[in-house]
Amino acid sequence: MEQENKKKQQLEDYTVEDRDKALTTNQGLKMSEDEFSLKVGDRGPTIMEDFHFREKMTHFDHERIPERVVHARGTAAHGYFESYGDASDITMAKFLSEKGKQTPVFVRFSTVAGSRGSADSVRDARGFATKFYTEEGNYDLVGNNIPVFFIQDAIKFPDFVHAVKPEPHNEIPQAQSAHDTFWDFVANNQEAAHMVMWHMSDRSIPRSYRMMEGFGVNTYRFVNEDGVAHFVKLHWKPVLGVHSFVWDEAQKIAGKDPDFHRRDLYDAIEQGNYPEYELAVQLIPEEQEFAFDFDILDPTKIWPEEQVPLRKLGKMTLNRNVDNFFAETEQVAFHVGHVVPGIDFSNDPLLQGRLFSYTDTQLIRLGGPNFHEIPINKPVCPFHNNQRDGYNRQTINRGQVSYHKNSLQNNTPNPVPRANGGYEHYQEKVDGRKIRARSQGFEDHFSQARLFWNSMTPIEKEHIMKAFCFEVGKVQSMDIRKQVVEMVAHISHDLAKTLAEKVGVTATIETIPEETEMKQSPAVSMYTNPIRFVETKKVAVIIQKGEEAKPLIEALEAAGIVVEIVSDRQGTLGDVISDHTFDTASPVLYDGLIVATKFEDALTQRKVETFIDEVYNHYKAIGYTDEDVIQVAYSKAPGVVKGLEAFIDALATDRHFDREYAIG
Ligand code: HDE
Repeated sequence: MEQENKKKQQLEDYTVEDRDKALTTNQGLKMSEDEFSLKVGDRGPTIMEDFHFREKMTHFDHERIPERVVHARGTAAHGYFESYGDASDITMAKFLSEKGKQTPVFVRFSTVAGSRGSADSVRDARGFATKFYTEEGNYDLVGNNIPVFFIQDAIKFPDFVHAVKPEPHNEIPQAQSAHDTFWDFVANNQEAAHMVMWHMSDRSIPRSYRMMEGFGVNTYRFVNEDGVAHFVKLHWKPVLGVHSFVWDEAQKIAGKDPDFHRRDLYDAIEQGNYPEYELAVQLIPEEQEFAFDFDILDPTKIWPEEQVPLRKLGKMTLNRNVDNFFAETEQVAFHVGHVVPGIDFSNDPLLQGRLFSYTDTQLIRLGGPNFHEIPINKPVCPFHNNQRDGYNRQTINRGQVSYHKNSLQNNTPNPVPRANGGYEHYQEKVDGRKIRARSQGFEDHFSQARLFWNSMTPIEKEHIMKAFCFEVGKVQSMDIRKQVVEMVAHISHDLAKTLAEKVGVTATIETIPEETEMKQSPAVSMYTNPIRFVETKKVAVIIQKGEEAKPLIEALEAAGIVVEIVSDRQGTLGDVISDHTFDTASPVLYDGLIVATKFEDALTQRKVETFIDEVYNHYKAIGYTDEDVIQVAYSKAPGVVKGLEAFIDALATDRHFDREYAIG
C-alpha cells in the first residue's frame, strides 16, 4: 500500500482545474467573447487592438518545443518504490536503507528511433527511465529494455543515431532500422554485433511496457558508508515476466493502434492493474575488476546472471497516470548524473559521455538552465545554491548574496561533509596517458553475441533469423547485405548461411573460422522459463446474443481478464454491451479470443473467420463454446480449446508456437 506521496502533494500545488471556471486571458481578465476577433464591422479587417486574439494566437504559435533527439516517442506514469530491506552494506543511498521505506517515482517509457508521433509497436529498443524523488535529491536511473548498447564510446553516439534515424535525403523510413544506413553502420562498426542480436530478437517488440525488463546498461558504482565500493549493474524485473509480440502482429498493430503501448499502460493503471517491477543489482567487488573473460566497463557486454547473481533491492509500483502529457511526460528531464550519495560512476566510456549529453540536451529542449524548476523535475527535498537568473526563472531567491564564499550570510548556503549527507565523488585512483583508442579489453565483439545466440530456444533462433532476413532484405545495397552476412558469420555460420540465401548474396562465410565453444546464459532467453499468467490479458469474445454470454464474461473477468465483446453491432446485446464491431476491433489487439457464435449472414461469418485466422496465425489462445462455431482443422490445433477452464489455461501460455508444426 502506498503511504503519503510527497511528489503527488508537491504537484498538486501546480495543478489547475479549469472546469466550471470563467474564461480569462493569461492576465486574469474575464472575456465576454472567445469566438470572434475584434473587427471593423462584422465583415471588416481585424484590428491591432485585439489583445485577446494576439495573446491567444501567439501562445499557440509557440506551443511546440523540440522533440527529444532520441526517445522522442514515450509515455509515463507516477508511482512509488519500496525498499525490501537495508542495503547499507553496499550503498549509503537512503532510499535503500530500510525495509518498507517508500520513495515517489516517475517513469517514462519510450522507443528510441521514431519521432514523437510514430507507432509504439515498432522493432526498437525501449527506454525505461526512472526518476526517484528521494529525500537526498533526485536519482535518475536512465535505462533500456536491452542490457547492452550498439557502441562502446559516447563519441560515436551522433554517428549511430544519424545512421538509425530516417535517411537525411528523403526522411524515410520512420521508426525503423530496416534500411541501408543502419545496416551500413552495423557492418562497419562491429562492436554493435551483440546489441544487434538482441535487437533482432523478440525483446525489441515487447507486448507491453508492463512486461519488459529494464537495464541500467552502464556499469555504475555503489559505495557504502565505509567507502567500500562495488561495480554494479542495475536491473528491473517485471512481476508479470517478459512477453513479446510476434513480428507480423507488431507491424499490423502499428497501423491498427499506433498508441498500443501508451494505451495499454494507461488503461492498466486506470483499471487498478498497477504494473510492478523489482529492482535488482549485480555486484562485482573492486578487486575483481579483471576477474572475468569480458571487460566489465564495456557496455556491449552483459554480466551473465549465472556468473554474477542478482540481489533484489525493492519493488516499484506504478499507480497513477499523468494529469497532463506535456507538463509531465514531455517536460521530464532525466540525466544519468542525477545521483545520490552511495551511487557513483565507473569509467565506462559510454557512461562518461552520457554524463555530458543529458544536461546539454535539456538546455535546448526545455529552453534554458532552469528546467529543474519545472514541477515534474523539482526535487521533493529543499535545494539551495548560488545559481541565479536565466530564462523562465521561477524561484525568488531572497537576499543580497549569490556567491560563495561570503561573510554577509555566514558563508551559506554551505557545502556539507559526507558525514552530513554531502556528495563526495568516489576517490578512484586514475593513472594513464591521454590517448584516443579502444581499450584492448573492448576488442572482442563476437563472444557474447554468440553466447546470446547459443542461449536461445529454437523458436527464438527462428525469430532472430527471420528478423535478420526482413531487415537486411530491406537494404537496397547488395554490398551492405554482403557485409552484414559476413559479420553474422562471426556469430553463427548457420545464421549467416540462411541469411545469405534469403537475401540473395554470395558471401565468403567459409573463410571465417567457426567458433565451436558453446557457452550459454539461460537467463537471456525469454522462453526458457516463461511466466504464465492471465490477469490483465485482453480477450475478445465474439457473440451475437447477449443472454448466453453474461456468465462467460463474468467468469473471465473474475479471473482478472480484460474482456471486450465483438459482434456485428455495438451497443446492447441482451444483457451485455457490445464494445466493437468487426470493423472497429482488430484481432491483433487481443491476447486471446473466444468464439461463442456462428453468424448466419455469410459476409459477417467471413469476418469472424478472418478474425479467427489472424489470432490463430499469431499463435494466441482461442476458446470456443461449441464445435459448430470453429473450423475442424483449428479445433484440433494446440491452444484452441473448448470451454472456459481450458481457455484460461491456454491463455496463460502467451503463444502456442507448436501450432506451426501441428497443422499446415
Ligand atoms: Fe540516452 N539520451 N544516450 N541512452 N537515453 C537521451 O536525453 C545519450 C543511452 C536513454 O524518457 C537524450 O533527454 C548518449 C544508453 C533513455 O526522457 C540524450 C548516449 C541508454 C532516454 C541522450 C546514450 C540510454 C535517453 C535525448 C551514448 C540505456 C530517454 C533526450 C553515449 C542505458 C529519457 C534526453 C526520457 C535520452 C544521450 C546512450 C537511455 C541526447 C550521448 C546506453 C531511456 O541526452
